[in-house]
Amino acid sequence: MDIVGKKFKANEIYIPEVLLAARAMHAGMDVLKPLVVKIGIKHIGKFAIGTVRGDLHDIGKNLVSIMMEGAGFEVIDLGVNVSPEKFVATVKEHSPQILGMSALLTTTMLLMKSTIRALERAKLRHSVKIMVGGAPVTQTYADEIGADGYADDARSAVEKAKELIQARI
Ligand code: B12
Repeated sequence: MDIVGKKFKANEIYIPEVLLAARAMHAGMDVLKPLVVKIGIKHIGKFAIGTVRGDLHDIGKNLVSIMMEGAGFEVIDLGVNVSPEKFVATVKEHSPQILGMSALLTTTMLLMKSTIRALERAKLRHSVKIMVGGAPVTQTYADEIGADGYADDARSAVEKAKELIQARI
């Protein structure tokens, strides 16, 4: 997936090939997971991700999830149409080091801000790093709403997540 990510970024392969590779990786992971658990390989961190409320686009989110899993993160995928309350409850229950939010609509990206405010109200904002992404999201928007990280593709998302984890240590 690392090589696939590089080729995707360089426009050498496209979404169908990435999804095919991802499906193959998932099949491989199903075989390897029990063995990995048995020999006790440690995850590098916990990453929760969801597409924000009102938004049903999940292709990009799924790519990010898969690449994170491939990079050694334990991934909690909340699916699509995730409310700020659900993001807050997930942080409370699972204490991920990083929370990722995806949005593909200019109308739903506003929910990222609402979620960050909800985490602040729940006094959980400082317990988790927040990453945002999706086609309409930019670094400027991420800064504006107080997110900790932004990436414009799945491979850069992994790099950013590793950086944020390092910064916490
Ligand atoms: C596929 C698609 C759909 C599919 C979604 C299927 C699915 N299961 O996801 C369907 C048909 C359901 C759909 C529906 C709609 N869609 Co649509 N859709 C698209 C389309 C063609 C591709 C999106 C996509 O999957 N891109 C590929 C992925 C890989 O890219 P990505 O999501 O950007 O993700 C990458 C990065 O952004 C980043 N990333 C993504 N998430 C995250 C999260 C984090 C934390 C990080 C760090 C990084 C990151 O990494 C990813 C991988 O590299 C886009 C057009 C486009 N070219 O973007 C329109 C588009 C997003 N849709 C659009 C619209 C308007 C709609 C509808 C409202 C249409 C309608 N009238 O019903 C509905 C909304 C439904 C809803 N409530 O969500 C508009 C949005 C316009 C806007 N400015 O808001 C677009 C831009 C099309 C257009 N040009 O008008 N859509």
